[in-house]
Amino acid sequence: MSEFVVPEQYTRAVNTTHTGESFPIPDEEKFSYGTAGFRFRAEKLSFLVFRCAYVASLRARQLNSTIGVMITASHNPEEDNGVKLVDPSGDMLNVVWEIYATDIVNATDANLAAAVRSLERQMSQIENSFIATGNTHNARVVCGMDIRTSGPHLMEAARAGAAVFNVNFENIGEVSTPILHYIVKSYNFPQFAEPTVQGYYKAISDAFKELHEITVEPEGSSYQPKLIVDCANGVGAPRFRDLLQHIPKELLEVEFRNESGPLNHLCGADFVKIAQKLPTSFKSEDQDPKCATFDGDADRLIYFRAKTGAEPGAAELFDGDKIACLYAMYIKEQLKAYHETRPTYNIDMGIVQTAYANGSSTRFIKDTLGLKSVIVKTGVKHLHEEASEFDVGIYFEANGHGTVVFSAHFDSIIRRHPHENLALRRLALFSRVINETVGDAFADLLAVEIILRHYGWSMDDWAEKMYKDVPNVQIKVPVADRSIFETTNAEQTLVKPDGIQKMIDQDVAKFKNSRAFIRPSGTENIVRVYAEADTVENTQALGKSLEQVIRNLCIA
Ligand code: 16G
Ligand code: ZN
Repeated sequence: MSEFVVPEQYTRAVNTTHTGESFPIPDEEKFSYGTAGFRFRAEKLSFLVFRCAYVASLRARQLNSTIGVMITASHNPEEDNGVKLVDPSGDMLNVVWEIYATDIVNATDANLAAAVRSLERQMSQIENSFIATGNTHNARVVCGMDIRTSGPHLMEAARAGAAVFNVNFENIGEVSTPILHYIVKSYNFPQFAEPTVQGYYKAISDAFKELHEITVEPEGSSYQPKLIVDCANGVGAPRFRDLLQHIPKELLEVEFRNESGPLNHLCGADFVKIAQKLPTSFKSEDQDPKCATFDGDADRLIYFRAKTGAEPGAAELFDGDKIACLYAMYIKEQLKAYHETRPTYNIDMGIVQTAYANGSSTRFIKDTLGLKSVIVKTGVKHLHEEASEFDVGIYFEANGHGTVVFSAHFDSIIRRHPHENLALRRLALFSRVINETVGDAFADLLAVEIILRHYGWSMDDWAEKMYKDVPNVQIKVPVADRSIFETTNAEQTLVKPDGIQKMIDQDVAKFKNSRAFIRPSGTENIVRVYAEADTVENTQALGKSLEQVIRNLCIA
């Protein structure tokens, strides 16, 4: 085994930032993988990205395949950055490897070589491991970044980390997180698409154009192929512009806003969702008919428009729940048509949400669509895993992150025989517009547009023909130590601190049609309060009183 050598600027003791300054990391400071990878102030990350890329290269050698490294802090401010790893299937990193990555990242400089040797030894003892056979020539680390100023420096740290044991390294530049996921999958499954950014554009836009061709607007349609997109001043702006080069304007015309200001500042999907406000540069009086917003790395999508009869700047949201219901309606209709012609092969479908799903959406799924919604813990990996239990698994977080996953059974019946009837063709093409590896703002937007066109819907129609959100509020409460909060029941019940759930239940019982929960954030040192009730005033009152429960507890 060769020596594990760390260039000085990537040691904890030196840790050089993108401005060339040294920002040493004390041995006591601990880092955890979190809901979606490591995410911190950018100056803490050079050593961390170096080590993560080494872990990625080890995983790539173990499986003799391509692993992804994405340098992004999603909807966080510009000063932050982060890193997440992508498995060969294009999905999130295997959880056991999250633990390996955390151990390696938290080793002191003095212990690092020993920690690396021990992990390498463990891998070489695994039966069928390519490391054991020495056959690792397909091992590759593909790395992408969003548009933060710290990105290029961290990219070099990743290159150096992958170089330790000479694993192929490819810098694919500034991409959205979903593009990176898609390329990783394409490397490992070449039949999927060409493993390049252009390959991604081509695959998604070709499927969109083909599906568009067989999607006929009904008579009296109010659909408009036009919208305004808030790009959160993130990587979504340049990359979505590139993707749209492949789609004629008559099919979809997009006006871009928030392309080059401060990243995620007063704009983007997270801001719009939590504040329920229009992003900066959108005004109520513009009367914009249809708008959508991405987050900083374009893995979230929310539609919105100015809210009428509310204070200026208020936004009406068509969030992840509304998008999930739209997909479910369309797919259910196609599956019904398919089952009428071929009743023998059953294709099942399910919807996965989190506790943040608006109560009205869950009722709509159950009562109107006659489907079941499974509620799981926050974080895409939990939703993705549960959705994979179905032939067609739709999952969405209310915050706009979601996609659809399709089983091997779906693949063999639908994707391989798309020409038998129209419903089959639609399903097959829809499954190719969608980026099944992860929530993808671009692919999701194209899928939404196809369905609105199919039904001939305007935003008014979408608002009226599904369900009306119950008033809801989200409040962030900063706390010194969020680890004292422990939840169960898909994060809807607090089991620790003792007695707190009883106080929540008492508050909830004071309001009509109410529902609420408190959970510690997995990404920030805060506790989140979520509340629903019959009116806006009651919702706010409930939210405030729950906020007070936490404040009292943390002061006491
Ligand atoms: C991350 C997760 C998102 C989740 C959010 C919750 C991924 C790719 N992203 O952004 O799914 O909703 O964290 O944050 O998994 P919280 O734990 O702070 O509420
Ligand atoms: Zn994101």
